[in-house]
Amino acid sequence: MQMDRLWRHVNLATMAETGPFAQPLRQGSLGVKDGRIVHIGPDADLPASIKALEEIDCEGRWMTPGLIDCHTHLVHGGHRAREFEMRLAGASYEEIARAGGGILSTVKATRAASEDGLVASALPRLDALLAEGVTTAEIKSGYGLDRVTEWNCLRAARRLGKERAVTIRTTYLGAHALPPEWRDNRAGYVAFVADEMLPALAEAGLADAVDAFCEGIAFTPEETATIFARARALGLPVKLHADQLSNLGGAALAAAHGALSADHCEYTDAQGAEAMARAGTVAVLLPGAFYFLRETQKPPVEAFRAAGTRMALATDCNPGSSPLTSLLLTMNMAATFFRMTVPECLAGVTREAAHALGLHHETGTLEAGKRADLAVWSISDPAELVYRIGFNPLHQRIWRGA
Ligand code: DI6
Ligand code: FE
Repeated sequence: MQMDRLWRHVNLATMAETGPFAQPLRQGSLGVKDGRIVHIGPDADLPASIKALEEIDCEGRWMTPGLIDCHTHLVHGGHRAREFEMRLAGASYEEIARAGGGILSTVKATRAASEDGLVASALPRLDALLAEGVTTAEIKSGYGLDRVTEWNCLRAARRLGKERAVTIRTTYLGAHALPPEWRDNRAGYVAFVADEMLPALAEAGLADAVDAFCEGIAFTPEETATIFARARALGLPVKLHADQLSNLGGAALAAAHGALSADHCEYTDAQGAEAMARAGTVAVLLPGAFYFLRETQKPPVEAFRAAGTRMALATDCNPGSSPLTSLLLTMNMAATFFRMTVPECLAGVTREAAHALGLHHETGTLEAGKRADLAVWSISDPAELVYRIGFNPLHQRIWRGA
């Protein structure tokens, strides 16, 4: 068979759940044709019939699937470094939010930005992710809240996927915060999101999924359910910011709507974990937000393990609670704070993150037929990717075979 590219003398952490190479394959080879993986096997048994236009000798390096950041708010105006200083002086995240700071200050900055400006300010953050081997990223709206700015943000996110060699999935997060102009009409805003924005965005094909922030400082489970029902009726998959600061039953609510994921999950209980496992809803854990807000309530990793809930990891890159653009550091935090194992961390930024985006048939593992989204690392043990802090051993990033 004639391939486009063949990587040889490479150790493959395939992250496959089943099959002959579910365990790492040392001294393997991986071949790619038309942007897809077409061959995986031990390098020593490489069939003589295999030919490639280009052969790459990896000299014993490790290859993983390209990393997937399945929860980001990469597109937004401004930053909140001042608010960070206020928190250092004693103010809490919730106090700042209730005083009109927090999310709403970023809403102001995002509304003041142009679509071009949003693309320009997000690009360096995206580049930081790519520099660590990311080949797929999810980007949420939710800092515009009005019609025009939400469209600008989602269009900016789509444009980022054209500016760089990366797969971008967009998520409409209209129910992120109650915008100031709707302060006295919560029901009106929820109806605007459900009845005006959702159908228009579905029609335009601008949102790949719909998210909501279900929390005391944000939207109630009932409001969330209204938005989810409409999204589902329009054929849009849903995700939820669930149980981050309190247990409102968000995980179970997400599961009841067949959500792709419930994210944060610090306060999720065992029933929530079980409901998620039954529904196939992934728990997306966000240790960057846990760290930055100095939370003490940890997500129920043991309960997720016991229930068989999938666990993914993401940066939650956002200006207020997680100004983080490193999935490598995210893995280290998940191991250090949440006691996740190295295989759980690696799966969390590859296979499980693909599940959280509904892309698991396309990417997230090294298996024949999947897209050739790959990362080659100058390491001698995959645990190094989780263990080191602030060190980037990426050697090569390949998106769709190139
Ligand atoms: N949960 C979070 O942690 C972020 N959004 C959300 O729904 C924080 C957003 C912000 O503070 O700007
Ligand atoms: Fe978030």
